[in-house]
Amino acid sequence: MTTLKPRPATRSWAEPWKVKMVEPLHMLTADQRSRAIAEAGFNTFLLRSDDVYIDLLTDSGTNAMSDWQWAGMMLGDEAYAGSRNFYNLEAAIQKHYGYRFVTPTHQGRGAENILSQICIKPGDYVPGNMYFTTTRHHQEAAGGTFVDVVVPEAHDPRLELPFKGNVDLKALAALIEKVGAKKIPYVCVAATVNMAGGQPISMENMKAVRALTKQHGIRIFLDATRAVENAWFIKQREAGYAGKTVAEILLEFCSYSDGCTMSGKKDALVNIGGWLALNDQALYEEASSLVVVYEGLHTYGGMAGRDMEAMARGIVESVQDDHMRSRVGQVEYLGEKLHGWGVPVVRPIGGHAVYLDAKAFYPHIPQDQFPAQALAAALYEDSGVRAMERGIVSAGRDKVTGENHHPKLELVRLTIPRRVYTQAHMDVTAESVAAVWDERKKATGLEMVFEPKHLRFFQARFKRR
Ligand code: PLI
Repeated sequence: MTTLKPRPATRSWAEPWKVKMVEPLHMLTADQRSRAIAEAGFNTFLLRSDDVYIDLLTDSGTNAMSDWQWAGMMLGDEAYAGSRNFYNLEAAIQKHYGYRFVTPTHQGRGAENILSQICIKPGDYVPGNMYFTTTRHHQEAAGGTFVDVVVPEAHDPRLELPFKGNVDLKALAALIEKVGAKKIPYVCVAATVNMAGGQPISMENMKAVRALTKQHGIRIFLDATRAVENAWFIKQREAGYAGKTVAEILLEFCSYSDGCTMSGKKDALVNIGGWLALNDQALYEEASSLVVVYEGLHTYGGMAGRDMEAMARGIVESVQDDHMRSRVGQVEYLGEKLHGWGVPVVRPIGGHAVYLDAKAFYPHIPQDQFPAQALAAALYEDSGVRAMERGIVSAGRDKVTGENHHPKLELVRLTIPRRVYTQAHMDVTAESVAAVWDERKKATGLEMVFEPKHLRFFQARFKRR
């Protein structure tokens, strides 16, 4: 008689959904890929998506929607004013994020523009837990100066700490002391911190930021783009939250802020859309009168009715614990696999992406020769996997001196779209990264041959040195 092998005590988990529709993928030949990346000026933003095999450029707007969201798309009320889908969206945001007043925007940067214009005066300072490209751009365009107050640990890719997105309270207090509270219109708190590797901020830290700013009458606006993923990390890592739901944690987290900007294209499981939410009525009235200038009427803000419905439903799905377990679990699967093979990745693995440490990959390429840009191009050439540079190119130039910023983190982001790729795609990606790692000593740097005026990483072009 054959005996059965012992079975594991705990069972594997799987995605809380099954696939109903598929989109074919194609892989170009090695020669075609080499030509495509050269024609794209070694910038993965300039590749055609038809030339990409596995697209890990971004998790922004690349989500797969559920059947319930698609059904909602058929219920779009495309009225110019007062669409029923706006009220559904408003109710979902009020219920799950807890803010009082809401206006949709075409995407996150639309909300950033409005918030910056109504709050920031020339000469102001805007502290934040690390910069984000579009956020800082709008703060600077409104005359403000961004001041990085993230904890110093965030700049070290190897440190294994649970909340590397925290605000450095001493640095924030020192800034308030130095420039005075009147020059700080608000603190911009991002959850999670994209440029630090998708690292979360703890509830304890958020409460402490609230306590400090309250003493000085300074507002806090949240960049809530990935706040649901942040809530999942709080549940996993922070004492006292294991028994709470993601939805409960999100609501508590947002309660320590005065409003938020939001790119719905990430957590909220849609392909387009965003919002600005505020608790202060007078500020909301200012915002909604500017929304009509840049976005559209305050009840659609650049969004179609059907898209608002999809986002309202996406919010409801995004705060389910099962969804978050699977979403962040997939990112961890890829990251831990690479880490286990000795490939240098930002630790711990973040919520939406695995970040390759390009400085450790290519220590022989100086930062001014764009090692992360070169690494993203090499990965595409190897397998058609598209990633994104998050280093010196993304960091741009100092607005006063015009000099390049030299961020400590020189990273390539493998960003995982939500509900799109399978475990096998993660395996293929990991194998390609490993192949590029094996060839690392042969890599050379790049030279920038075209630099656009704003947010250069999107459209800059390079050649091989
Ligand atoms: O791409 P938008 O305009 O919907 O959102 C801008 C934006 C604001 N904050 C944060 C933290 C982001 O990550 C963000 C957009 N991120 C992109 C496009 C990304 O690829 O990460």
